[in-house]
Amino acid sequence: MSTKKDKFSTQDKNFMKLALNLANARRGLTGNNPSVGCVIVKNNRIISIGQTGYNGRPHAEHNAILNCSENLKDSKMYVTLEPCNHYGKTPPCTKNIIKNKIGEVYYSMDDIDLKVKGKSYSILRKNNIRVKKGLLKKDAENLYRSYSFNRKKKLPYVIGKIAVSKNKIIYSEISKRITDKTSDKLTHYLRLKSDGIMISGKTLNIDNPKLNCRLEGFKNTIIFHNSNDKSKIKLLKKRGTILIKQSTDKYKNLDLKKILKDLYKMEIRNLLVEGGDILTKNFLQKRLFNEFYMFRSSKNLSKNKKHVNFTSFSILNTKYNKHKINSKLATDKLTIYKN
Ligand code: AOF
Ligand code: ZN
Repeated sequence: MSTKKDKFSTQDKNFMKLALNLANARRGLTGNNPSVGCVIVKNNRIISIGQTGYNGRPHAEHNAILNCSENLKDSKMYVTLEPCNHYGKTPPCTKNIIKNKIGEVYYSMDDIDLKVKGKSYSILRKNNIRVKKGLLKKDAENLYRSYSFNRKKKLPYVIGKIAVSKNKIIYSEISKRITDKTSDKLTHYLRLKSDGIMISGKTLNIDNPKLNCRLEGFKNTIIFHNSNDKSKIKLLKKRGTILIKQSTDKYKNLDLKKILKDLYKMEIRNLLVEGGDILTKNFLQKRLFNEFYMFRSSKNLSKNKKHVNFTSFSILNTKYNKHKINSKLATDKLTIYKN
């Protein structure tokens, strides 16, 4: 039921919820384009749905229109983001909407992209299409948090992840497994929703991790380095590795912000950092994680042989204490810290 305060009906909200779910399902899989969901309704019946294509195109509205086998005249479109109105890699969605005589358009949020922002409203209105915006806006803002961050900062949205044993170590030469299967599934999900995974050279040499996520992708290896070892560089290049040389600071650390800027230019929008202790600490100290996932196992790992301690607890407790969410995952505990 609509109230005076709220210009949207429960039905409107339900259709938009579906559109948001469609967008969320493909979040992280649409390359440099935001993931959008679209639902088309006629006489209170859903006649088509659409999502942004993998890697970003076609757009959700285009897919929903294309998927529809009924006449779209006087239908209502629910779309999570303001439809585009520009010729980019695809023609304007507003044009498609007008051409198909869609009667009403509801969208949740203005597009932050300046090519698009705020213009579609008047274009559609001029063509006698009723437009309402702001439906479930808070949910859309949440969904597009990483997209907005990308566009504003020209940086990837960065999620950090670490697995720590009960006795606070992240690596033991004797027993390598730390967390249980449920946590590993969530890690696979985080990988799936990322365009790239960052590890340190140290982790690469010690663990040689698979970093798989049961899905195709992650084919390119990029190494940021400060090495002059010509034969090693030649060998890596021969294997197809992309090598980017950068200067280091007095502690021999590479400039992480510069690396992130470079990765953004290489179309990385969502980055997962599965660092060891040092890389994680550097990210935390510079506040470069948008979110940080800490999985704590309930078992101790052996400290008898070579092992690595996690040394960022005090940083987390002082700098990240305000926004954290605790949950239980089978026998593990998960804390998500938000910046
Ligand atoms: C939409 N529907 O599903 C998405 C939109 O280069 P193009 O033509 O693909 O346009 C890219 C811009 O379109 C992108 O920057 C963002 O503003 C918007 N994304 N728009 O109407 C969609 N993904
Ligand atoms: Zn579009």
